[in-house]
Amino acid sequence: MSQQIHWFPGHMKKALIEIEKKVKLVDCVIELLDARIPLASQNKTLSKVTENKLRLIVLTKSDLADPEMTKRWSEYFKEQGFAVIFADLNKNSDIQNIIIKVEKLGENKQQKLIAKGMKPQPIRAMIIGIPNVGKSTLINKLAKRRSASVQDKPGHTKAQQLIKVSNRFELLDTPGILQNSYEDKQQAMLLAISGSIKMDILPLNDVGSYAYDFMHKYYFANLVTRYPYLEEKDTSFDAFTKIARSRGYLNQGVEDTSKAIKVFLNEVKSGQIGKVSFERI
Ligand SMILES: Nc1nc2c(ncn2[C@@H]2O[C@H](COP(=O)(O)OP(=O)(O)OP(=O)(O)O)[C@@H](O)[C@H]2O)c(=O)[nH]1
Ligand SMILES: [Mg+2]
Repeated sequence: MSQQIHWFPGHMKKALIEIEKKVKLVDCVIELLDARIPLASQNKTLSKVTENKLRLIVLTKSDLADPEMTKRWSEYFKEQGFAVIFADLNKNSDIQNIIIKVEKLGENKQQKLIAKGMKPQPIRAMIIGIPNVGKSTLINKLAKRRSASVQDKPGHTKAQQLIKVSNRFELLDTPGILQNSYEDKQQAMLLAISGSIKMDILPLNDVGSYAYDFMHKYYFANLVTRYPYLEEKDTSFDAFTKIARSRGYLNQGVEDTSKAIKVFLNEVKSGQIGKVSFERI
């Protein structure tokens, strides 16, 4: 468990420079965090380079997360002074709530302009987040609200694509993406379980038993609902053997536990074993 996983290849450095440039064009960043792992899915470098901007934290995939934990995480970020909202990005009412929140963050800018006798300008925002957290989904939903929405506006260095979400809210159409560099294996594990990094970066057995042990500790009732033959005393190895047997994953008559682990992790990730948060507060 002491082995460190550092991964910051050249294209990541390029991405960071690109983001630093883009951040200069906006008033506000919409930082997407996975509601199931709000800390592990936060890229510290991204947060740092955008720290001087207005910020809305969106806890995405809240439909897959433990509602009680999501509520507590929202409080946690609020206490730190951030505007925060949780959302199922596939739900229109949640998209509408995000728009309202961003417009609210822009009110100050508009008041200032009006006070100076100038025309109020829309708040300009950009979306940031690690891979798979929902950036494209959110951009597409925000863009879809207006068909004639995409326009070219001159930016500092080149024309930036801006999506007009409303008269008070414009969105940069390309998100800032940075893969995390993993300080510890646990963080990498959580990102693998939730789908932000490829499973095969880590030993399958480790990810499988981590996920199982966690579910066993905090969501045992969910496990039994999905796999009624599981017992309290089952270790992860017992469990994966039983799952393989029950589903008929056999390799020359022997239980194929690797297959069972993959299927199990997939079911965890997609919410088939219930609403689960892998970071608790
Ligand atoms: N259940 C659920 N799924 C979501 C939500 N938001 C996004 N997804 C799904 O998560 C997956 C990744 O979403 P994307 O929008 O492609 O994520 P992204 O941040 O653009 O990912 P990259 O382009 O790889 O950086 C897709 O399968 C989405 O349908 C959500 O709120 N709830
Ligand atoms: Mg994307």
